[in-house]
Amino acid sequence: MSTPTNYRFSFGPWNISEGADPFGTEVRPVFPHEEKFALYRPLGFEGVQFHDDDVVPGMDGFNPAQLTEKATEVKTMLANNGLTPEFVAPRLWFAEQTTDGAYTSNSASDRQYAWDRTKKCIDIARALDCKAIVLWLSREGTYIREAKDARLAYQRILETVNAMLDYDKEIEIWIEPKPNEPTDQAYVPTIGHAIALSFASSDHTRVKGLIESAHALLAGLDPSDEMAFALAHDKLGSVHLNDQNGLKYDQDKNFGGANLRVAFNQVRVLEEAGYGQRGEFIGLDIKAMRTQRGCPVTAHLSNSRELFLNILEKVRTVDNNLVQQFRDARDYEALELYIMKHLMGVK
Ligand code: XUL
Ligand code: MN
Repeated sequence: MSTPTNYRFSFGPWNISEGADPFGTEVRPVFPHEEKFALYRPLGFEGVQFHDDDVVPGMDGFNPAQLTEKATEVKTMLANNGLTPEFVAPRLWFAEQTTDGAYTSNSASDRQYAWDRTKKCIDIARALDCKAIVLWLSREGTYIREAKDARLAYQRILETVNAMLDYDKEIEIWIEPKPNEPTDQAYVPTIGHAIALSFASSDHTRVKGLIESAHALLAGLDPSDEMAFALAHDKLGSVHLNDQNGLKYDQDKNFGGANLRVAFNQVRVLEEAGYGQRGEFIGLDIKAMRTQRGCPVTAHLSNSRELFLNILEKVRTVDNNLVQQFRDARDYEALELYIMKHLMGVK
């Protein structure tokens, strides 16, 4: 690969999985998180995405001093492997208290659990020297509309964002929208919703978005336009590049594996905006195929990174003068043919 690149790549340890899905258990032997750190650099990655309990497993039973001690151990492991923690996200969908949502649960004690857990997540992030908190609002939504007061729910999410900004004056919050799964209808389904929350918050400069390609596609939207919207407001904290084959469960397929042109346009929009030049990562959130043999299975990550770099080469070799001529002439038929031939390597 000859392309010079200034991009840095990240993934979360959950991306190296044992292959369990809702219909079957693990198909590969368990591979502990600590051992995954040694794999990052050789695969071409330097950023680690975390859930709070990826850093401190069993954290609900820990006191603040224990949380800090465990997180500090992980900080050392990362440093020893030349790795940077990109973000920490509170896992607000596993505990019994989050069955009906977290910040928007109808139960006051469950909402309190969610807030306590969020503070612990911020403490863990700070112990790792990481300032970004990702909010994937997994269960903030409903299966039936009448179950919750949606207006109140949006107010509660905003109150939580403000409380987080107040709890730690240095963190940034990156909201990762997703329209469905596990809920039927999520309250923050698109980047537009996330950015509205940002501007409504007490410090919008610290509230941004993280756009996952598959999540945008599940909302029926084009990921590159979602990214462009965030970039136009200087609010793209990070991305989760992957792919999605139609409106079904969240597939987290290899980047570009389902739709190469959609992938091309994401890379084009990021590259044209200078994304990454302030240290932003190209984050991946990709599931290995359950059918893949071996342990640990990592080809989906190195392959998606390679595909990104190949597509980047395509973006960088577009004849922009020609594109401008086609735009000026409003000849989008010719523009489409040019782009398709360029992608296929046809002269
Ligand atoms: C869920 C998803 C999460 C977030 C982090 O669909 O993408 O893994 O990226 O919580
Ligand atoms: Mn994601």
